[in-house]
Amino acid sequence: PAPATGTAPDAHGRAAQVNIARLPDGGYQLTDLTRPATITTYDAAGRDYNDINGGIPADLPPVHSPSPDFPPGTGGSGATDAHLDAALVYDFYHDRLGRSGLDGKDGPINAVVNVSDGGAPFANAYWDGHEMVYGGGGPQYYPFSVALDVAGHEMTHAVIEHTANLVGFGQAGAMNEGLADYFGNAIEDNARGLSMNDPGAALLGESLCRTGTPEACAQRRLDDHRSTVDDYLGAAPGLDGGGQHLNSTIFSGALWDIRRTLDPLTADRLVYRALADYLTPTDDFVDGRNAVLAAGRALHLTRAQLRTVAAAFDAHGIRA
Ligand code: ASN
Ligand code: ZN
Repeated sequence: PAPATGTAPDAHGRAAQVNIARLPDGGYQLTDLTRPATITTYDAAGRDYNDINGGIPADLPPVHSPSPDFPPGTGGSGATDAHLDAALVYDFYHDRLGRSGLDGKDGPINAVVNVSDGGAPFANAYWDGHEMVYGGGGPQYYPFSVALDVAGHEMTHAVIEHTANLVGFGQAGAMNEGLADYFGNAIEDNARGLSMNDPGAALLGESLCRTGTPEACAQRRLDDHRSTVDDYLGAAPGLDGGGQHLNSTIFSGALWDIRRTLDPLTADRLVYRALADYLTPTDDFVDGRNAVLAAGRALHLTRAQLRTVAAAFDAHGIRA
């Protein structure tokens, strides 16, 4: 295949420029060959998400088109958005943080859009250990790839798996989710030019609702200053990984405060350094605090900046 450019409608019907590949048979597919990692997007066309887990099924080809101008259905499935999102997430990690792709080795990056839950609408997305899997949304939600912060969240799970490898349970699981939310929002805000004061800056998934306000639609918000360890919910084991999504804002809230009080670039480098070099799989919140402070010393933050970082964790009840 050879690199080419074309157009494809996104989920809102807007024409977008896309990086694609020209195939030997003269057709085109949604494969972006312009970056060190190859990015390919697949359309499950409503297949059950259980058909996808653990690798792209052999009978599922990449999204293809006879012409470089992809047909309208490409947008409705969420494929165009997923394809654009993956490139933006790649660029954030590469250009801002010096990372070579999700696995650190520029391995292929694949996404499957438009999965269902046994034929019913699937309003979620996840990283399955091999690829991003996006639900088609439904009557209330757009396809989940519409939200760049959601794409950033899921792709950050891949980065975490290849770095700290935090387990999906308890406080380590809450940090795993909190880091995915932190970078998901950071990636969206950076790519879209949103300031930290923008109403959507700290909201995760606020752009997914077909109806309803961004606040009502958002799955989580990182600027909820009431979220401290006093709010820790001891969810039943087996349910939501011991509360990993419920408790994530305790940790991500501290990280988001750091991003607001330092500056976004310094904070992103700091949090990434903690993730890549200091956090380990079964760490708890206090280990997480210590990892971020150790990263700050390694990055030569000033004493005043380190005090700001410590104060953010203090404010969320994560004390040394
Ligand atoms: N969107 C969720 C996540 O990535 C899906 C899940 O695992 N419950 O955390
Ligand atoms: Zn997650």
